[in-house]
Amino acid sequence: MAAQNGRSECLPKVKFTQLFIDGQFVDALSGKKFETIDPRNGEVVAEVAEGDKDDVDLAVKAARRAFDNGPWPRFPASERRRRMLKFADLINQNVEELAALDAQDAGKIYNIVKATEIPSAAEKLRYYAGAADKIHGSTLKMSGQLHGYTLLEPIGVVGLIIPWNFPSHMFTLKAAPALAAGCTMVIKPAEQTPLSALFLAHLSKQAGIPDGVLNVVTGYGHSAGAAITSHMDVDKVSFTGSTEVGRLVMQAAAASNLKPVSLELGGKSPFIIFDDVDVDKVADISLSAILYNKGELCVAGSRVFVQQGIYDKFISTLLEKLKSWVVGDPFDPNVRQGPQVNKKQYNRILSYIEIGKREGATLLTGGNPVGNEGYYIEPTIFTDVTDEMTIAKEEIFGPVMSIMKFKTVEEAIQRGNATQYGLAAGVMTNNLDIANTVSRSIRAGIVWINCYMAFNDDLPFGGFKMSGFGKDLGMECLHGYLQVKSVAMPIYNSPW
Ligand code: TXE
Repeated sequence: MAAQNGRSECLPKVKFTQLFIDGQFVDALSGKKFETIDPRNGEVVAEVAEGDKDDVDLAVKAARRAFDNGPWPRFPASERRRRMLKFADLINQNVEELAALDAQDAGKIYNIVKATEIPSAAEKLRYYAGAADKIHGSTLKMSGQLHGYTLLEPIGVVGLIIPWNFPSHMFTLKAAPALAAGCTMVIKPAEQTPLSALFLAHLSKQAGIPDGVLNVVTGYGHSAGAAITSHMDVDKVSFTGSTEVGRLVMQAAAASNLKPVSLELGGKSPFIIFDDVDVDKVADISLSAILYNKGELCVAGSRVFVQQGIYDKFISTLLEKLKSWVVGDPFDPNVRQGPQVNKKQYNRILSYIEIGKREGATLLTGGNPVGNEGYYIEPTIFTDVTDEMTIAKEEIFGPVMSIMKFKTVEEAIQRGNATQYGLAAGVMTNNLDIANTVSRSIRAGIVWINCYMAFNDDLPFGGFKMSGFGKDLGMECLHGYLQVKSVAMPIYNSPW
């Protein structure tokens, strides 16, 4: 593992720093701004408008007008589809700029974001554009002298609150189904990563999304975010973030207009490896499961359960592979792992590493900051971790793997489920019986067999237990932006 000084010729020029309300870039009413920081060095990238309650109110009013009187929900669905497809094309045409904004704002690996996350963000729009004209209710043959049918109507003005770990990707993941359904929206990106959201807002206008349909209010969670969740005229909130804030979102929704919410929250996902696997291959999968996006990943495979027969071999294989793992500037093509998103997250991860040592886990490798500037942390592996230790229970959201040894299938299931979370799980085995037994027994919203982080636009994603409820992706998600209206009329003299 080596730290590298990166090349920064791909650094973006920041073009948009104001709120995007009713199709215009505007300053916050208060005139306030906040700084967004480059995690490679702690320097200021840009000053961005700090929206708060009053700005959210303006944005909600614009979205309400666009919903109640504007063309978007009234367009033939094929017109919504056409404009969403144009939006997707514009994202592809601006892939380098978007990738550079996310790499600099969030410390993400530029080449990976460019090759996968931005194209995938565009695909979300295409997937849901294809669904826009396939939204329909059902006709019901009712008992008695009644004819009935259901209409699926857009739920209205939606608030979309997104985190900092996948800024562009999360933006379309939430906006695309809402757009397809005919909703209008106020999007609040995370304060750590506001830049790509504003660029995407600009592209949405170029694509012909009418004014007021898609508004972006940058600002802090406790002010702008809370104003969305407690707003009386927001009809639904979709939130991705911490479990702690997920609770506040529900409370605010309950205390205001009882808006429905969907919550995608934290995780402590088990990654279970049985004796019969190809250790080399599974070691690679397990490393990406915890180190992709420097562990700032809600589905991170952070609790690795290894069956006793391959335990020693697995550990030595991991250590061997980490020798060529490069931590450094995310714009450097040789680098595998960039800096943590900000100082707070960096300190939080280092403090969990200290807790792990203090509680008696063995620090097998890593555990230290890398370099003299920025928020880089070594890939870190603990062994001899027990289920009761803090590092086995709490979400660290960093490059820290905890390894536990197990003997039987039953033990793996019981310990895999011994968590308050239920977002994701991995089971690595060539035994179909074990794969089926474990995947059916683990209480998590998604289970990957012999792979990890295998996402697809068609595959609903969302947690069980304290990882939240409601789905992103798939048709389940689209239905979260629709409400069912039942219509009934009498039939006189029906022969049936
Ligand atoms: O999250 P927050 P933070 C987890 C992860 C991480 C921890 C803390 O464990 O270490 O959360 O991260 C907005 N009302 N995840 O503090 O605060 C906020 O502005 C409304 C997992 O950054 O939950 C941002 O837009 N909104 C997660 C978003 O919520 C509020 C990804 C997420 O920020 C708000 C991120 C409020 N009162 C962190 N307070 C995942 N599931 O992927 C904040 N926000």
